[in-house]
Amino acid sequence: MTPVQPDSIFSSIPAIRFEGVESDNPFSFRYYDPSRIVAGKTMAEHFRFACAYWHSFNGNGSDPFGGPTHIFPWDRYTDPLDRARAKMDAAFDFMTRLGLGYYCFHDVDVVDYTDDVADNERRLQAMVAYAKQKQVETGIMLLWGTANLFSHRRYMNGAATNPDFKVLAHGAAQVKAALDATIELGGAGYVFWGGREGYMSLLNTNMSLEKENLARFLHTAKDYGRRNGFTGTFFIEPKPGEPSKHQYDFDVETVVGFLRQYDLLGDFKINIEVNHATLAGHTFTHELQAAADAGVLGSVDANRGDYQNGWDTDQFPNNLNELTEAMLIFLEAGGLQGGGVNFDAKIRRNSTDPADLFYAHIGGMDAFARALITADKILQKSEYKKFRADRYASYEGGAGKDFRNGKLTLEDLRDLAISGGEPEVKSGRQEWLENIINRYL
Ligand code: XUL
Ligand code: CO
Repeated sequence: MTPVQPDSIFSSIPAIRFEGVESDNPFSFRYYDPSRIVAGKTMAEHFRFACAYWHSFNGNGSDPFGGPTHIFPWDRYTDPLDRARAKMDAAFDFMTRLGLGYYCFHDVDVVDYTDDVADNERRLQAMVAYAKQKQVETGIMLLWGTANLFSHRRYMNGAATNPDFKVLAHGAAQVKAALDATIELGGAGYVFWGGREGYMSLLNTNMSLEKENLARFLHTAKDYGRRNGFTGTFFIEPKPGEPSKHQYDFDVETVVGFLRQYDLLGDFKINIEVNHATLAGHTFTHELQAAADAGVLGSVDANRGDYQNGWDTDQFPNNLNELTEAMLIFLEAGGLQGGGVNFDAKIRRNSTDPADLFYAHIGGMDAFARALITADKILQKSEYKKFRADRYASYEGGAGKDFRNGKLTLEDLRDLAISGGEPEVKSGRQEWLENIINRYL
């Protein structure tokens, strides 16, 4: 990949390369070496790192207390397609310099939408043609596409779960166009994140009808995609709330139950976002393990929250302990099914240099890479796996195995309690396990 935009806002930034741990160059990777093989796959194959169009090229640093601090040169264009093309030039230039192989977008990130459905379709199609060319020139690919069904005021009560069918139809029109775009661009996946698919108050909500409609909407979209050549993976991205008070796709186990109930498990996997996990009162690892156990560990939205805040701060990931524990599950599960690691993260309001976007992604990619290397060493060299297996050895033979196979009655268990005597107390050795992580970091 060679830089495509020598005169862009990123023109002062060199191409980022792997230089190893001895490097002092802040514009280099110290751990992420795309071609290095870890546990049988290259790092590039394991991660499929992606850039989130919305945070990096639309998020302008504004917050509820103040306007934009990130001033984008493409905003000087008044024509929406000129603006969209200039923004896309910058996006592909950024990804090329960084060596990032994938990107993700919402429809409205790529080009501004109005209230005219047919015109929005034309705008998106024009940008798809432009993006297709850029993909060919740079080798960068689409990890997943999605439709923004939460920002327009018509979606204030949800899209697929809106009490008004007319709003649902508008949501469907947007999904159709975004799916067409994803198919045309060879996207590996398509994401549904239902930020407003929930409620603000149960006083005005028919929860069972809303959930049924959500399931019917997903079936309808899935059938359209499959009929029109989409062979990739559909993903649901759970989050417990924000912007709604309660979101139906609360967490992984809630979504697995929903997919099973409505017969969607065959086509849908889960996109797990770190900060959404913590908002649901879980750890990132809890969500990864729950998805892996259900066979739906599909993709990751990488970021982190803030210990002092209770909202979705979408900071770049840098917690090595948390990521190493995550990579243990990732490796033992055999990686992600159909997805990749998308940085759903934004630089801070006061990070105003073009270089800051590079530092943020470099830090995140290096943190994941270092965690992967560490987790692999733990699995290969430490007693971590053996200790966990030994802890459950009593279920691998004898009466424990009979129990698992449904061969024992409650009376049998009672008799075994007497014949076996008082069980020996066995340590779970949590601190010893935690020390293993620090030892191999
Ligand atoms: C919001 C969020 C979304 C989804 C895509 O919290 O994570 O950006 O990833 O709609
Ligand atoms: Co996300």
